[in-house]
Amino acid sequence: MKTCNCLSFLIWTCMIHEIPTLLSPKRTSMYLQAERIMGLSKDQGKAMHRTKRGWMWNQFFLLEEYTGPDTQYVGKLHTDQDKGDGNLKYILTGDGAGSLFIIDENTGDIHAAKRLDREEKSLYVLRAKAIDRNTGRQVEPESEFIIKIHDINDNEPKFTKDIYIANVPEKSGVGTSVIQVTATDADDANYGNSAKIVYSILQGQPYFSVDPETGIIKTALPDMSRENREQYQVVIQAKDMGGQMGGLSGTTMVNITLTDVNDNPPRFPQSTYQFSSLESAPLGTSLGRIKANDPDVGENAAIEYSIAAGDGSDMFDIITDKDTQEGILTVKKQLDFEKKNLYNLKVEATNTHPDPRFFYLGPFKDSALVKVYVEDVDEPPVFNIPSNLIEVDEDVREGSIIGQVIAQDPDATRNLIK
Ligand SMILES: [Ca+2]
Ligand SMILES: [Ca+2]
Ligand SMILES: [Ca+2]
Ligand SMILES: [Ca+2]
Repeated sequence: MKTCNCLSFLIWTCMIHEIPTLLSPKRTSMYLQAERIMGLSKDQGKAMHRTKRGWMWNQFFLLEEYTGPDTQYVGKLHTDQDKGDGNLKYILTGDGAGSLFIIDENTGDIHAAKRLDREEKSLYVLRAKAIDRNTGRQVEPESEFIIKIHDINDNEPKFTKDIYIANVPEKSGVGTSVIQVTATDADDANYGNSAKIVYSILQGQPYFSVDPETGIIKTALPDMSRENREQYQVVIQAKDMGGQMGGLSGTTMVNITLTDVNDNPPRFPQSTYQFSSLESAPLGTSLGRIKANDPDVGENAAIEYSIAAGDGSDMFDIITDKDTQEGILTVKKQLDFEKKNLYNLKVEATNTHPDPRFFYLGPFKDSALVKVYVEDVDEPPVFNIPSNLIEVDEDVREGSIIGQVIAQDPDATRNLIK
C-alpha cells in the first residue's frame, strides 16, 4: 500500500488527563488509549492518514518530575515502511536526543532517561529518521516532532515580596483599597488549575479583607481609629488549585499603618487655670503655660491659642509654643495692683488644620477660664512734683524754708514710707 511521501510515524501518545496511567505507563494500555484518542483502526496506516491532520500527529506528551523506578515511556516512532523484520533503524536527533531521550533503534520506542522539569524547559524539538540497515538509505525524509512536558502542580505560589508595607488613613470607609499583593505560580497557567491562585486572609480580620482574585487588600471595618490602634499585621495566603483542598500555598505579611486624620478637637484638661504676676513684671514676662490635649499627631494636633474675651484682653497675650503646642501667657501692658488685682480671661485653643469631613465631631476648639492675680509690690514713694530741683538764693540763711515736697505712697496703707 502506498503511503504519504513524508515519514509516517505512528505516535503512541499518553493520555494526558490520566495521571495514574502516566505514572506507571503500560505499553499495552497506552496503545489502546492511543487508538481511542486518535481514532486508529486496526489498519494503522489508514488511521495515520486520518489523524495526521491533528496536532497530536507530531507531538508527544511527557509528565514532568517523574520519579518512578523505570524510565518513563514517551512514545513510539513507526513508519509503515517497517515490515517488522529488523531492517529499519530509527535515529533520533535534536534537543536532548541520546541524553534525555533514548530511542530503541529497532522498535522506535522512546524513553526519557531523566526526570524532566517543565518549569525549566517545557518543549523539546527533535527529529527522527528511519534508515534501511542494509543500504544505509533513508526510507523516509527526516521529520520534526515535539515532546511537550506536561505540567504537574509542583510549584507553590510565591509572593513578589516577603513583607509589604502599606498605609491607609484611619476612618476610611469600608472597602477602601490599601495595597495589592501579587503571587506568581511557576506551573502551567494554560492547563488545569496548578497556577490558578486564590487569595485569602489568614490574619487581620475583621479589620481587613482581600479580594480572592486580585489580591487587593481593603478595609473591612468602618471607623478604625489610629488613636486606638495604629499598626496591623496582616497575613495573606495565596493558594493554587483555585484555593481547593490539596493546593499548594504561600504566604506574605502586610504591615499596615493607619495614618492620622484630624478627628479629635483639642480639649483643655481643666476648665479653670490660675496665674499670678507681680504688678512690676516687665512687659513680655511669661506667667505660665496652659495646654489643651489633642490625641491626633502632626498638623492635626497643631493648636493656636488666643484670648477670646475677658476683662484683660488688652493686658495679656497668649503665644503658642509650636514645639510643645502649649500656650504661654505673657504680660502685654504694665500691671497695676492698685488699679486692678484680678483679671478673668477666656482663652481658646483652636486646631489650625481642621478637616471639613470631620466637622461633625467638632467644634475643633475649646476654651478655658484663666484667672490672673496681680500681686502688690513695695514701690518707692512718688513725689508730686516732677523735679526736686528747687532754686535757692546763694545768700539764703541757714534754716530757711526753701520749698516743700510732698511724697505719697502709692501702695496700700500697709506699706509705710521708710
Ligand atoms: Ca517542575
Ligand atoms: Ca509544574
Ligand atoms: Ca502551582
Ligand atoms: Ca486622628
